[in-house]
Amino acid sequence: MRQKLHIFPETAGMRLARLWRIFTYEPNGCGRPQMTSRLSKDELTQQAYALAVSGFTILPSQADTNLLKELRSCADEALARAAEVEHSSGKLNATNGSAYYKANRCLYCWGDAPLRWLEHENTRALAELTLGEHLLWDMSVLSALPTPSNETRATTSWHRDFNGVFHGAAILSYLWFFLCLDDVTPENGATWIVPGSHHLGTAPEPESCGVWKGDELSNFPSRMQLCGRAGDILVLNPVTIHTSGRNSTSKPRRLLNVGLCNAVVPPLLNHWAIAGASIQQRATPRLRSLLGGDRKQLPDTFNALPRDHQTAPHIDSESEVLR
Ligand SMILES: O=C(O)CCC(=O)C(=O)O
Repeated sequence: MRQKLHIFPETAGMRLARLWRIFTYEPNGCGRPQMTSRLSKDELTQQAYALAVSGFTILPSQADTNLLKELRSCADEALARAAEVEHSSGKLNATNGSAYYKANRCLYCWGDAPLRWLEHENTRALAELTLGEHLLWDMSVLSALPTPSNETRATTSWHRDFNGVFHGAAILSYLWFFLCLDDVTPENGATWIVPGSHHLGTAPEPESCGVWKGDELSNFPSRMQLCGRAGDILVLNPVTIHTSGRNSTSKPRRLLNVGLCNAVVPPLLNHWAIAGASIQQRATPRLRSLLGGDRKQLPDTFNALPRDHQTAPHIDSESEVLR
């Protein structure tokens, strides 16, 4: 005898949950993969393709619990120092933020764990495949803080980090590798992106409101949120339109960004000089090439480094001779 099939009509709640899943990307949602070791050549090619067509991809399970613990502790110290600097002198150099969004730069100065993280093999391999020869643009911590529901300036607002000639460029110039230090969810402010917006489009682009001015999510109907577990890397082409999300939980949402740039464009700072002698002396060839050598024309210090950190300021040999 045939069994009677019961088909339940979809309720409004079920429909909402289904639509929410469409706009919320979580890789491997049904069962977490093991900690990933080296990505194979085929896997790297698939990730590079995802980046090329969508402007983002996700590498699940890249950092283990112990490393995450160490990185969180370094990130929190760096954020505490940033708060101190803001309190005393008002602003971090080359860094914007708001009452509910805080950051600090040059994270490689904050301990061994960030230095080890700079050598992460899958980051190197994907960067080599997509950017080719590359440098560290900056290594930063990005913290979306719990925000009251009536606050309008809750997020970075929609933006591209690089525009103009970079928008739609065939050659990739920048790539952000956001390591999730916490589980990143729609509730705690997962980054919103507009997939594919790094391509040069023909349709009129909605006006963005400008950074820290409040954002209108509905301006971009194809937006989606990059969700991940602590230890995943969210890889973003920063030419893609994106904004941090609103954190409506009671804990900060922290990302550790290894921002890389193509070697033909300048990094944000002279990282080699900022790293100072103690890091320079033990730098591996990979770290040495990422930190980019002494770039005289770039700032050789930063105003929210660890208190006892010694940089190696650039010495102009000609002016030394004249003295
Ligand atoms: O913190 C985020 O979710 C976004 C970060 C961001 O907008 C950026 O680094 O340009």
